[in-house]
Amino acid sequence: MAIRLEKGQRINLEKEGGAKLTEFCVGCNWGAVKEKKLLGLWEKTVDVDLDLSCLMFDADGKIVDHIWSPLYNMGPSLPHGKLTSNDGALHHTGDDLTGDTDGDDGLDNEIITVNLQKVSPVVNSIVFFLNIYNNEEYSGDFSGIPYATIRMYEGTPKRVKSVFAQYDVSTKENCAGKRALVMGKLYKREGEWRFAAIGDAFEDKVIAYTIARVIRDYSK
Ligand SMILES: [Ca+2]
Ligand SMILES: [Ca+2]
Repeated sequence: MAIRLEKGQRINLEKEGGAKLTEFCVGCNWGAVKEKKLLGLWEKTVDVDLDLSCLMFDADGKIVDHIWSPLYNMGPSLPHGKLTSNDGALHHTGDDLTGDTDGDDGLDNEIITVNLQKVSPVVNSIVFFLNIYNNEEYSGDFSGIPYATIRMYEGTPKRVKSVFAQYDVSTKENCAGKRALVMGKLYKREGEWRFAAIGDAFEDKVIAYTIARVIRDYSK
């Protein structure tokens, strides 16, 4: 049974039977918005661009590495986006710009695959966050996005074998009216990786605000 994560919950990465979860996917599934037009006679599909990203920190809270969409070019103050961590342990499947346009396909639209055994020993925490890209298509918040969900599961980006934990974004009250979510963090304690569901949501219109926030408030 998958754990339904609640804000502030901390879990160890132990599966039923006691084995440790070391290779898994952190994925986000969501749908494009269907808008009813002409008294409901006609439906318009509105693309929704969610972006799943992460930042890696050392034990002192200093940035070691990052993953966010290469389509982000935020000038000289922030590094360019990239899909693979320097140690090769984490890999992002790529920027999805629309969400599911033909209904829920059961697969996550953006996924970061994680292999904890390959994570650089310098990395002490990995913070995952989610943004709604600010474009003309969709100006709404998380509550308007169909079945927006973040989950940790074993399998591959194309096949979900076993869901370990899940966090429902579109139905969480504290996500209503918000466009950024500091979802949670993997962190190392006494050599063991654990996971804390943070679940703090913000109105950040641009990802740079969220990146600054994560560095300032969630790096330790
Ligand atoms: Ca995206
Ligand atoms: Ca999907």
